[in-house]
Amino acid sequence: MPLTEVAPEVTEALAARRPVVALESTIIAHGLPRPRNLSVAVELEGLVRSGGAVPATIAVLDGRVHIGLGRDGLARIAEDDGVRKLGRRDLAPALAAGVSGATTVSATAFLAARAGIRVFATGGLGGVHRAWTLTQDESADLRVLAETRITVVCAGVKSILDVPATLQRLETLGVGVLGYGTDRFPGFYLTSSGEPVEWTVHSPDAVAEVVRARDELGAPDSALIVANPVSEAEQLDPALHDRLLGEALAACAEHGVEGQAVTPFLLDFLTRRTAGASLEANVAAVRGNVRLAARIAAAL
Ligand code: PSU
Ligand code: MN
Repeated sequence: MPLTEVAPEVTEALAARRPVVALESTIIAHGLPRPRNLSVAVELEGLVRSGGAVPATIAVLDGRVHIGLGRDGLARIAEDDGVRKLGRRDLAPALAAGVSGATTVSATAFLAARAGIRVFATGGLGGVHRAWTLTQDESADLRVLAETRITVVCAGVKSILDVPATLQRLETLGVGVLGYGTDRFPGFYLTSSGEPVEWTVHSPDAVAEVVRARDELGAPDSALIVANPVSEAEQLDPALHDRLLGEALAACAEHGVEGQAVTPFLLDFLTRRTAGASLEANVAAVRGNVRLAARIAAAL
């Protein structure tokens, strides 16, 4: 596949059936501020390695898909101004144009599964936006997760979204959701969104059992979401969160922010208005997800 470059260590690990964890790059390029984004990207790869798995951060560089970025690739995604945000539908135009871009959950899940990677870790998934009745803004992540066989470890969906509506969409789309050590769906920056989850698991082996059962059933190709909450000690203060979210949504509407820019705008607004506390909660959530993903990949 001349438009795809898989890092040698990822190829070797997959061939030897050793654990591999895919990581997305939009969170680096558009979800976290500089220069913290690069240090977090490097740290996340280190956490995957400490967990006994090989990290495969996915991005598009100069019109080629990279499955597994070296230090230079991570730095380009973190530091270059021209890095686009690529959902799955954007991949072909980006490759044809020879540009560079960071992959969202939708693009990363698609590319990872295509490369034979079975586990993917991120922060919070995209979903149904709160202004959906006006804008019809629903992340492409959901549709792709309905069509892609991969286990995704996340801290729920971003709390800037309409969480109950997103859970309804996941049910309609047939995407499985497991609460990891909890019967409440996590709230990204918050330990709990307050919404229930139907199924709770308590170990990486228990997740692997679910994956094996799905495979044996010959279930359709869809993702399994492992919803792993940030600890209460590391969450954003829920009262602060609720107060600022209204302001963030109002600012978004006031500035006429639309489309792909909405999610980065809201995350950045909260980072600035919480003096970095939301950023710390976001990073804590991603760290926890990456650690768990390595253990699940090993259990599989
Ligand atoms: N999780 C984070 N930070 C992020 C994202 C997720 O902690 O920046 C990104 C993911 O790449 C996700 C994207 O796929 O936000 C969703 O964007 P949109 O709502 O435009 O589909
Ligand atoms: Mn959108």
